[in-house]
Amino acid sequence: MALLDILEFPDPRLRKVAKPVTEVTDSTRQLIDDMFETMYAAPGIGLAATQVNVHERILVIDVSENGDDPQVFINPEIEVLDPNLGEYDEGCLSVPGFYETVQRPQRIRVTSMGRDGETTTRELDGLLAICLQHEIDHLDGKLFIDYISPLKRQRIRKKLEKAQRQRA
Ligand code: GNR
Ligand code: NI
Repeated sequence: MALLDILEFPDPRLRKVAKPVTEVTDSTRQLIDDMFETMYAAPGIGLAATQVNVHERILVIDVSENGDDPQVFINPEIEVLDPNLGEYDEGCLSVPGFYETVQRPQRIRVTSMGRDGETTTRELDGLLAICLQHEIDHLDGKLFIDYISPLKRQRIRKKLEKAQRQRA
């Protein structure tokens, strides 16, 4: 197991579009294990491979209270079941310290593979549906701050750039 480095906005690598996984192998499962370790350590409720600079369509999520419900989504595809939007104050490990209200569809159906390559389809709502959409955005090179005003996004960019300079 290994802790992976998480890319931070405005790193241009967060804008890459991840490629579908063609075969789930032992090295895929090694990456998934490292992603869970990194997500739980952060701590966070989800992590996309893009955030650890791997540009493949792999997500890990655990929205349970006790952190005992790890869920893997490989090549996730979603359909919106209820176009009514819900609001949630979102945060992101790649935009540390900032929270903004984002609107997303509340009920979705997702088809994806699990860690053994098996395909399943599930209907999701609540925080899991929100988190899954946030993570799929990462695979498409999108961040939750893309939904807010350019002025607010620019302010966040400046603050994070300054924090990153001070760390370097
Ligand atoms: O840990 C996280 N919390 C969170 C809260 C509201 C909406 C989405 C998230 S995902 C985030 C971890 C992360 O950045 N995943 O990409
Ligand atoms: Ni995120």
